[in-house]
Amino acid sequence: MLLAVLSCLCSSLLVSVRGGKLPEAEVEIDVLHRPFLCRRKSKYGDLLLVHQEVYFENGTMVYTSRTDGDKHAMWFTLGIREVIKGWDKGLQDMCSGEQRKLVVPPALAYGKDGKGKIPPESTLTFVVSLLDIKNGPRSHESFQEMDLNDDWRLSKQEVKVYLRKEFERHGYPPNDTLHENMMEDIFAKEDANKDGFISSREFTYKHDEL
Ligand SMILES: *[C@@H]1O[C@H](CO)[C@@H](O)[C@H](O)[C@H]1NC(C)=O
Ligand SMILES: *[C@@H]1O[C@H](CO)[C@@H](O)[C@H](O)[C@H]1NC(C)=O
Ligand SMILES: [Ca+2]
Ligand SMILES: [Ca+2]
Repeated sequence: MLLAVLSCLCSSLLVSVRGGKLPEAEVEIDVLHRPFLCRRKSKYGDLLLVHQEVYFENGTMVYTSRTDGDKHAMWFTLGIREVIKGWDKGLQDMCSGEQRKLVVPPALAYGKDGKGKIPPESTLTFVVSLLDIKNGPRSHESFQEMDLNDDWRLSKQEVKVYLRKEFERHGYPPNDTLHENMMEDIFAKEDANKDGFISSREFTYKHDEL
């Protein structure tokens, strides 16, 4: 009973805090094709290779990446605002080989400014084909590889060990002075709460949450 009253109170509080604001913009997702085999699904931090076609609301095509064969297929990292918000939201849990149609409202695309051929306040439709998924620099796999003692945070030592390994893997001689400087630089940028460790959250979500 008490719980019910509390949750009722909370939801009415939420409503009043939100005031008259519009409901949050959503991406409409339509799966056009899903492959029979799906070994891995896309998630935040992954690198995705995609083809895209973009349409205005009236059906006119704005852009296609397929005009020059496969030349313009594009790699990007999911979930770090490298692309429009509508993509970061709409291309999660997607299989390699899957094709989706996304209808993206302006707030999650190019907003009130528009961009190039795209006028302000445009709702855009994207047909996106996912060709390949790789571990991004910010994937959980990369994090786990760096987190040597499995405590879900990266110490300065773990980051230095990783830098040394990366240098060796690319054929460069290790250089402790350089690794020390790089490590300090990385911590200055990534250790948001300055506790001397990079948590998995600090690592994976580089920018504001979506
Ligand atoms: C469709 O919409 C776009 C953007 O608003 C506009 O530039 C284009 O001329 C329109 N095409 C047609 C056929 O109405
Ligand atoms: C190591 O890195 C430091 C700092 O970048 C540089 O000044 C130094 O020359 C490097 N040492 C070697 C042996 O490459
Ligand atoms: Ca650790
Ligand atoms: Ca931290």
